[in-house]
Amino acid sequence: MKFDAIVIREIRMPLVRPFETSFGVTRERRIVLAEVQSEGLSGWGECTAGEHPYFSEESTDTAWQVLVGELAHLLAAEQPEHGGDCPRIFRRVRGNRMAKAALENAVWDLEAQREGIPLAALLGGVREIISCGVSIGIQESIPRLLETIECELAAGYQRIKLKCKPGWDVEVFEKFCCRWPEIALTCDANSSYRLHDADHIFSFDAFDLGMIEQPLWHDDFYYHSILQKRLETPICLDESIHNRREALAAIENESCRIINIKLGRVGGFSEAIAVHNAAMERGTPVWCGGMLESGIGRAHNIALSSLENFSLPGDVSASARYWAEDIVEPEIVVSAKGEIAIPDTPGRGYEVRRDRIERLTVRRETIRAMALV
Ligand code: OSB
Ligand code: MG
Repeated sequence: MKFDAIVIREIRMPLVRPFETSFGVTRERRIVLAEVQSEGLSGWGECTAGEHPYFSEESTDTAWQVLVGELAHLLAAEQPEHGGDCPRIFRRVRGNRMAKAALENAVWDLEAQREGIPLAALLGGVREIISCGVSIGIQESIPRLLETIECELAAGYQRIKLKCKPGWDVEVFEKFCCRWPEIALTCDANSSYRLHDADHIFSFDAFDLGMIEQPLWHDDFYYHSILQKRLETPICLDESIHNRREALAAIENESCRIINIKLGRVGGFSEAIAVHNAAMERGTPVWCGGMLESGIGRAHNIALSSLENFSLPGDVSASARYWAEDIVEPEIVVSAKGEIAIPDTPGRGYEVRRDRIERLTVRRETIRAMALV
């Protein structure tokens, strides 16, 4: 494809309510967007790096540096035909997967538009509708949490995931199970437990949770496998899995029985599909995680979730849970049954609101292909 320009920008978007995990509170997102312009079309990608390097080593600022200083130039020099060519083009840059994903996903988005097919179809998706869950952050009190859950259930979401940490776990699960015994519940520890908490974690088995996500270290397989062998509740790995090889290692060692796939964490659509396929071949279900994305990243999560083995509800939910005004049109909405319909229009299926993006932009760099070849 002939690229006319690659635009990297940072936008700032305040969340409608703060989101608290075991590693901190997020009030405003600083999101890096990548736009690949070609013959009147624009492919867009979102970098899911956090404001601080707390979830992974990347942050908004490291991703900016790598995108503007390295990746955009590598891409401009090659002008590939397919999103799937990007991993090879970016290979000499180690790691920095969230930065890579922003550009790679923009190329897939552009490719789908050029082909005139939905992004989900280009990825090999088979679902027309996806099931949605919500991830609920740590709240200031249990009554406040129960109110929040009540609202999300009234909106139709199919499963509730509660962020947990030592001191915010069994008491919370107990309250939930008492009040909503029929509703699917999972939890996400974001690495907040250690091996000496093992007996405490075994007590979670009483609550019939769908899974416990990333209980131990962010970079561990071995101790998760020791834990999983004695735990009835399935472990789901998030932070630990960066590629297909790690997914295979985790499955073969029984470090987990479920995998959360995040586009940014694995470096883009190519690797996300590879992880999905490897898990499917071994009978391990996957679901699509979220990173407090704007509508662009959210649209990409929706397309990814159309693949066959995304058999559990994802953390893919409505724009309005995060933003007063999203940057796509229509905004992402979830039906009363807790579902999102996969768009059937070319590309990502949600138009970018360029006027809003311009207003939110705090810095921008344009890399012009011709100047570089
Ligand atoms: O671990 O899944 C996670 C948000 C930021 C960083 C890590 C995680 C999350 C979420 C939010 O759980 C999911 C969402 O609603 O986007
Ligand atoms: Mg997680």
